[in-house]
Amino acid sequence: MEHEILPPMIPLDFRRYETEEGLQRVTELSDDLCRRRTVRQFSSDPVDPAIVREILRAANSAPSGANKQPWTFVVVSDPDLKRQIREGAEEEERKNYSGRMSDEWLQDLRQFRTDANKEYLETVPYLVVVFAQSYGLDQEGNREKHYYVQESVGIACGMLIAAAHRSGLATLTHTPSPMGFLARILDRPENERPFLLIPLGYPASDAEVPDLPKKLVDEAVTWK
Ligand code: IYR
Repeated sequence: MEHEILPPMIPLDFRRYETEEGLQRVTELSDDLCRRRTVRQFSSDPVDPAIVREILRAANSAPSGANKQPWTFVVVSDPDLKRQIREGAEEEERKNYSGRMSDEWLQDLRQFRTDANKEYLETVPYLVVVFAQSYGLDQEGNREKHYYVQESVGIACGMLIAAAHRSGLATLTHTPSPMGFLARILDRPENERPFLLIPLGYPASDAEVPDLPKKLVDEAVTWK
């Protein structure tokens, strides 16, 4: 390529810690993340939008294929949109619970006491709807390639729920599939596919979660 202009290389901004301090720092983070639970009962207490923005700043910093950042976070607080999203989700979930999910699937879900009623979608102050951009699309309609879209958006969502937890907010990773209704209600462009619906708020004061075992780290890890 002639006259190719590349961004300059700059020194890495990185903090390296002594082993002891590094271990202490990661243990604090792990202890905190291990306390995270998916919540299905939310308070209507308001959340400062500055906290939401900081959470999304963390998510938006995620690594992505060729740094294309193939995501859009739609932050919904409008009551009418939340109602429409609840109605759309409940319509799909009714079909899921009454026929689309297999008996094995329904049995696997019994411990969560879930059903097609998704009242929390209206109670919670914010719904963050994450869209994956299958390809890039600029104002003039020009397309650009995106790479490893599912992996990239999945990583960003992991960072989002970790940041939300650290801020003291609860999340639910909800996939009311099929999720096409979200693109319609939120009027998204053709290059965006709904990826995850994340209610974001404080838990209800009487929120409960199932007492579930998680596998031990040593069951999940093989060292070679
Ligand atoms: N989407 C449904 C069912 C559901 C599916 C899985 I996999 C879960 O881990 C939990 C629920 C619902 O939200 O009720």
